[in-house]
Formats: sequence, C-alpha cells, structure tokens
Amino acid sequence: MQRSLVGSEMCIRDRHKMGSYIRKTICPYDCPTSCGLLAETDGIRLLGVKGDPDHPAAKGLICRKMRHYEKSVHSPERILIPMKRVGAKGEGRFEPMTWDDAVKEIAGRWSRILEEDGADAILPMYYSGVMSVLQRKCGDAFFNRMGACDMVRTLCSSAKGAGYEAVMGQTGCLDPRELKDSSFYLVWGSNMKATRLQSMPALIQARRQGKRVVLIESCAADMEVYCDQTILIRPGTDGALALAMMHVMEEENLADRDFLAHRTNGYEAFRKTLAPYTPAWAEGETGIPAEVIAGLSREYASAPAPAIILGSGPSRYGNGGMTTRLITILSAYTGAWGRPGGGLCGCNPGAGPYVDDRLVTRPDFREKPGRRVNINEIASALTGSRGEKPIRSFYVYGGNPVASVCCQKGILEGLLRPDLFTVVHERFMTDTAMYADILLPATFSVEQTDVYTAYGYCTFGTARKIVEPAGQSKSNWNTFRLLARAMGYGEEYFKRTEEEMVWELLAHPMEGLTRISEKEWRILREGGVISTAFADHGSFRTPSGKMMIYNENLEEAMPRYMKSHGGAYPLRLVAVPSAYTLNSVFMDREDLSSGRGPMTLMLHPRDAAARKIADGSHVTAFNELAKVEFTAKITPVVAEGTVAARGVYNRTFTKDGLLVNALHHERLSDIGAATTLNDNTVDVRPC
Ligand SMILES: Nc1nc2c(c(=O)[nH]1)N[C@H]1C(S)=C(S)[C@@H](COP(=O)(O)OP(=O)(O)OC[C@H]3O[C@@H](n4cnc5c(=O)[nH]c(N)nc54)[C@H](O)[C@@H]3O)O[C@H]1N2
Ligand SMILES: Nc1nc2c(c(=O)[nH]1)N[C@H]1C(S)=C(S)[C@@H](COP(=O)(O)OP(=O)(O)OC[C@H]3O[C@@H](n4cnc5c(=O)[nH]c(N)nc54)[C@H](O)[C@@H]3O)O[C@H]1N2
Ligand SMILES: [Mo]
Repeated sequence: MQRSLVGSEMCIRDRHKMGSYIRKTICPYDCPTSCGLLAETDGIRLLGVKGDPDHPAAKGLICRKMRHYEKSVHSPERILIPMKRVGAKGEGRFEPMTWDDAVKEIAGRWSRILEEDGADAILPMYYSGVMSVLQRKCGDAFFNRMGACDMVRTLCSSAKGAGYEAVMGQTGCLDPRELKDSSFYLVWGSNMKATRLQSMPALIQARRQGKRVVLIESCAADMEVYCDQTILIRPGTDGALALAMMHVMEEENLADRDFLAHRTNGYEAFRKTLAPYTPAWAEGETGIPAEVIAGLSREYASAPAPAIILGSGPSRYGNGGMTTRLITILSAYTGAWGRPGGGLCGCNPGAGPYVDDRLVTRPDFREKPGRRVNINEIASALTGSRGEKPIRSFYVYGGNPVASVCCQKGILEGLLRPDLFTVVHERFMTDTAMYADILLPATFSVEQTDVYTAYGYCTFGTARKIVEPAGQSKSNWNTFRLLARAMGYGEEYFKRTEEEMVWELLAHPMEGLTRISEKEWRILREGGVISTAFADHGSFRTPSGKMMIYNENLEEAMPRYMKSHGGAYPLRLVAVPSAYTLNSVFMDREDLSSGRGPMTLMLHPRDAAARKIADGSHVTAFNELAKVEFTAKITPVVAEGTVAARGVYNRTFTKDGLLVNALHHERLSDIGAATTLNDNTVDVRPC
C-alpha cells in the first residue's frame, strides 16, 4: 500500500496560514457508533472538537461528553509521569520515577515471578478504555509471548452476542441506518438516549411519520418520553415475554409459518413447546398484565417490518444467553428478516471482519494455552479464594476494575495483598490506579494512530496522531514495545511503530473491506471513516443457511424459559447507564460530574413507601456481599420490585469507598460466560 501524506501536508500549509487547523479523528470510547470528530488544533494542543458532518453514521451528532474532549485531554488531573508507590497500598501516595527505572523494575519483578511461579501467576487486564484495534489489543501479543494468564473478556455484552449467534450464526443484524424503513419499533432494554444517541433521530423521525415505538424496560427513566408505550418488566424475565408473544402469535394464527418452516431449523418441535407459555403465565413471571402482552403480540405481528432494538441490559443475567435467543427467534416470527427495516438491531451488524486482529494479538506467540481467568472473576483470582494458584502480578491498562467490575470488596481485598505487584497504565488517578505499585502515564486517542471498527454500525475508519503525547505519557503500543525490549523479546513485531502496524492491518484487508473503492482507500490512508456494505439479512450465515431455533451445539439445544440467578433479597438491582459518563470514563470532568449529581438509586413509589423512604433521602442498599449508600430517587418509571443504579462512580462520591459493583456477584451467564451485573438482589433501608 502506498503511504499518502496528503492529509498532513495540507495541515502544515494551513497551520502557517491560520494558526489552527482541523483534522479528522474518531471517538475512542466504548459506544456503538465510534463517531467521527473534527478536531481543531494548533499542532501542539487540541483546541476543540465538533461532530464530523461527513461521518456516515453519526452525521455530526456527538454526545455532550465528547463536546469538550479537549478538557479531558488537557485536564490538570492527568497523570503525566511514571510513578512509584510510597504510601500504603491504596493510599494514593506516589513519587515520580523515570520510564527507564519503571520499565527496569517491572521487567525485573516479572522475570523473578516467571522463574519462581511461572507465567500463569501474571494476570493482564484490559477492557474497553480505548476501542481502537491496535491500542486496545496490542497487549495480547506481549502477554501471549510471555505465556501469562489469558483473560476472558466478557464484561459487557457477550451473553447477548452468544445468544444472537446461537440463532443467527454470522448473519449481521440491522445497521441502525436501516431503521428508517422499519414499520414498528420495540426498544428492548436499551437506554438509547444515553448509549445510542446517534440512532435517536431515526426513532424521532419514525414517530413523526406516525409509526409506533414501544419500550420494554425495567427502568424507563430516560426513554419513556421518546416512546408511545412503555412496558415495565421485572428484570431478567424478558424470555417469558418473548415466549408468550410467540404463544399468542401461534394461537391467533399470526405467525409467518411459511417463513418459519422454510427458513429456520426446529420450528415444528419448538412450536409444540409453546403451549404452556400463555400470557397469564407470563404475567406471573414478568409482572406485565396478560392483556398488555396479548395486545403487544398482535401489534408486533401485524407490522410488516417490525424492528427490535435490543440493548444489552436483558442479557446481563444468568439466563441472558437464552433470553437473547428467544428474542432473536421472536424476530423471525413475522418473517420480517429480509424486508427492508425488518428484524433486529443492536447486535453485530457487520458483514464480516475488516482487519485481521491476529496481526495485532499474535496468538502464534503463545506456546501453550494460557490459564484462563474470567474478567468477572478478578476478585476470586486476586484473592485466591477458589484455592487456585495466587496471582503475583496484575497489569491493568484500558480498564478500571475497582469501579467497573463486580465484587468490588473482593477486588480491593486482592489489591491490598502485600505480595501482589500491581502495575496500572492510566490517564487519571482512578480507583484502580490508587492501588498501583507502579503507575504509568497513558495517552489519549488524539496522541496516537489507529484503526477503528464501530460495533454498532457498518463503518470503518482510521485516525492519525494529531498532537504529541502530553508529558511523558505513552500509548499502549509504545509501552509494550518498551516492556518487550526490557524482557528480551526480540521478535520483529515488537520493534514496529504504531504507524507501521496500521499499515500492516490495512495491507491485509478482511472480508468487510474487500469491496471498497479507490476513493475509500484514500480516505482510510488519509484518516477518515467509510461506510461499508450492510449485511444481507435475507441470507443466513449459518451452517444450514437457516436460522437456528434449535441449536444442536448447545447444551440447551431447544430454547425454553430459564430463570435468572436472582437472590434472597426482595428487590432486584439493575444498572442504567448515565448520559454524563461512560462507565467510569469522564469522571475527571467537573462539568459532566456536576450534571450527573450523587450516586442515586431509583425506587418505585410503592417500594419506597413500604420502607418509609423519602425522595432525596440517604438510603443503604444491602445484600450478602456489601452495603452501599445512595441518594433515593422515587419514580414510577422503574418496575415495582426493582431498584436501578445509574452510572458508575468513583470512590470519592462515597463515605466508605463502596460503589454499586460491591453489590454484584461474580456469577456468569448461561452462555458466553458473561457478566450478570443486572442479576442481583438487595433490600434498601433509610440511612
Ligand atoms: N452515555 C453513555 N453511553 C454509553 C455507555 C455509558 O455508560 N454512558 N456505555 C457504553 C457501553 S460500554 C455499552 S455496552 C453500551 C450499552 O448500551 P445498550 O446495549 O444499548 O444498553 P444500555 O443502554 O446500557 O441499556 C441497558 C438497559 O437495560 C435495562 N434493563 C436492565 N435489565 C433489564 C431487563 O431485564 N429487561 C429489560 N427489558 N431491560 C432491562 C436497563 O434499565 C437499561 O436501561 O452503551 C455504551 N454507551
Ligand atoms: N455498575 C455498573 N458496572 C458496569 C457498567 C454499568 O453500566 N454499571 N457497565 C459495564 C460495561 S457495559 C463495561 S463495557 C465495563 C467497562 O469496564 P472498563 O473497561 O474497566 O471501563 P472503564 O471503567 O470505563 O475504564 C476504562 C479505563 O481505561 C482508561 N483508558 C482509556 N484509554 C486508554 C488508553 O489508551 N490506554 C490506557 N492504558 N488506558 C486507557 C480510562 O482512563 C479508564 O480509566 O463496565 C461494566 N461495569
Ligand atoms: Mo459495555
């Protein structure tokens, strides 16, 4: 591939002329859109950002969080130099050290651990701090080379992914841009206003055209006003609703039997299992009145091209994979797939991968399979509570487990172990960084070069470095290069620059990039985003070419109703994202934090009254794991028997350092080995 410098040459010319100039870049955070940004810079600092109107999906619409990205990049709170712990663990007292000394000390400690305990005593952890391909995944190559633990990264929507794939194989779902053709919308467990903002115009436009939008939620605080009807559901019971809807469609002859018989596997046998799943039965499970279920079923069935917009909320349960399978099967019941706008949106829309991740992650560097540690079980791994070999070193980059992972008390207990050597590569003094023995300064997206694959849209992009890294901060890639040298890993891979890696990825395009034009290649070479082909939803990418209602490869081959884990306490606790933060990111920003306010717990008026809880009062939520304090918000938009905690906070918002994730178990989902962070019970009392 020919390297083009057109973009940067133009900029240099413009800089001389105007002092500042605009460069294209891409939002690095964990959202479905990966929005295009126009960054204004003087070549030294990022001066501001705007949405890029040419971005094929976002079309210039960006969230309030990114509107002042420059405030984060140039935040006075940023970590700019490597540091060494001088106080007690967790106390947050550090003193500066050089990169040389830091790298030498880390390599020295690791070499000793490798000798004494082997590579499976070293646990690397990242999740979704940065979503671009190279910076997110490059540590895999380093730790594969080392033979360290292999983290199973299922902190987010893996149960949804596994459930969808169990039915659809590799068939891409609807790209949100296809929603303009849908005739009816079921927003199912997605707080779109916060998390899928760029799809909101489609919903608003649809309602203007007289199409109906129905919300199925456990907490409708943000979305109710955007929908024609809100159906509040008891958490973890969406599978019962889907089954009852299919029951009604069978009973009333509303199912597209021709489609189901010819385009799916196992329909006849599945249909016979539906008899007990009556709306009256489902009312008992879901708390939704039977007549509402019947009405919804009829409305859904009569729409020519209904779209289900499926969020990850309903999948974060012990039955989350099964729930997703049932909802995906429901999407076949009207034969909507293949009709413009019909089917399901919110899973993987891609028509095949764009780049070859293995060029970055290098599975070939690993000599034998590593010890697998599930990210949701970090607490057990760090404390050794399951009797396994203890972890001796924990390396965190692009993640904040103390704030974002379940079982917070266990994680803290592990991090306090005097014999654990913890290294955190971070941009801010997060709750996890506080526990580091060595803290390394990390870069922002505008200080590095990478490729971006959006997970919610068919788009692909590249973004070049715009400004030099602040202070002594280094990208993940450059940090692993240094660590590799210190560890004596001589592979040519560890000598490359990040620009060389990006060219390498583009030089080996995968299926999703095979049919793009020369003009589009130019955009990618210069830095920008292209739209790629939507998936063909009419032809199923499964071994049989049919949707798999019955899936013989699964333990539960025939779908059925499964209960969630639940628990012994009377209220179910769910997590709702906040529009002011993204998981634990953006807490450096006073302008956003103040809009969000204190840690709140939403309760239904009847649940509040039964506990003598007043709106705005301090309450304690508790279960067998922990007690966590919140400010109560009483609202009828949360299902009765449910409490909802908004967003992820940091420990400065708390009295005793415990956040909502202290109330969450490590238990995994049925398939996908994923988080069940919505599947916990608590009780609440006034403080
Ligand atoms: N502003 C903002 N944007 C974000 C994020 C953020 O934190 N803030 N997070 C990003 C990330 S990492 C992700 S994975 C995506 C997630 O985005 P989506 O996958 O669209 O999911 P969420 O919007 O998190 O919505 C989950 C919803 O599920 C609901 N829910 C919980 N349990 C149930 C249930 O049993 N049944 C039903 N029907 N509903 C239930 C919750 O009330 C919540 O509103 O968003 C991304 N975008
Ligand atoms: N209670 C509750 N818990 C949740 C959720 C929830 O809604 N409620 N959401 C869940 C979901 S969907 C997800 S995806 C997870 C997210 O879990 P995590 O991936 O752990 O995400 P964050 O907490 O956002 O932490 C990301 C960290 O990466 C850092 N970072 C960003 N860019 C870079 C970089 O280039 N290099 C390095 N070294 N660091 C970088 C950021 O500063 C930030 O501190 O949390 C989950 N946990
Ligand atoms: Mo996520």
